[in-house]
Amino acid sequence: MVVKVYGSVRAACPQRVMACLKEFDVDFELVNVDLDSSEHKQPDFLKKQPFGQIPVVEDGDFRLFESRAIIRYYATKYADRNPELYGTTLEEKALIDQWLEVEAHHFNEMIYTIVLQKLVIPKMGGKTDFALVQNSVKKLEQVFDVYEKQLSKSSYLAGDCFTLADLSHLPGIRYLINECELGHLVTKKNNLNSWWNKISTRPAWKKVMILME
Ligand SMILES: N[C@@H](CCC(=O)N[C@@H](CS)C(=O)NCC(=O)O)C(=O)O
Repeated sequence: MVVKVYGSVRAACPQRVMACLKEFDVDFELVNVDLDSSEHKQPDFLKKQPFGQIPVVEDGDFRLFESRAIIRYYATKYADRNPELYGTTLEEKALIDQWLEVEAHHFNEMIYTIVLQKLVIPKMGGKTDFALVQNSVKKLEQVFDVYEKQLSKSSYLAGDCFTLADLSHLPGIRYLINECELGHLVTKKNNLNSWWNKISTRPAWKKVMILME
C-alpha cells in the first residue's frame, strides 16, 4: 500500500519526511495541502493534524504527524533496508537522537524565524524585522560553531556515517542557502561546508529536489 504524505513539496517539514521515505525506498503519494488557502486549518485537515500543520502520513489505517516522529517511525520500520540511518546499537541510536534534538531545539528555531521574517511575512504584505533576523543569524552562527567542531571529529554529526540526524537538517539548510541568501554561513566553515556538500548530493535528497521542480 502506498503511503500518503499530506503536505506541500515546498515546505520544509514534509521535505524531511519525503527525504526519509526516499532513503528507505518507500513508495509514497504526496497529497497536496494548500497552505495559501489555509486548507491546513480546515476541519477536515484538523481531524488528521489537530495543530493544523503539515506533514501527516497515512500508512493503511495508521496515521502519524510530527515530521521527526515520522522519520523515526520509518527508520525503525524499514531498518533492515538501511540499518545505519538510525543506528544499530543503543548508543548509536542515542547519539542520533541527541543530534536530532539539537536540530529540533537549537537549529530549527533560528531557521524558522529567518524564513518567517525574510520570506513569509513579506509575502503576506508585512515588513521584515531585520533586527530579529540579525539576532537569529548570530545565534545560528553559534550553533554552527558547535557543528564545525563536531564535524572536525567525525564525518557526520552522529559519527562516521549519514544518519537521520544529518537528514533532518537538509530542508532548513536548503532554505538558508537557496531562498534566504545566507549560504555564506555554511560555506565559510570548512567542515560544515564539506558535510553539506556530502549530505545534499545524496540521491534521495536529489529526488526530493526533482519533485520540487
Ligand atoms: N513540529 C512540526 C512542525 C510542522 C510545521 O511547522 N509545518 C509547517 C510547514 S514546514 C506548517 O504547517 N506551517 C503552517 C502553519 O503552521 O500554519 C513537524 O515537524 O511536523
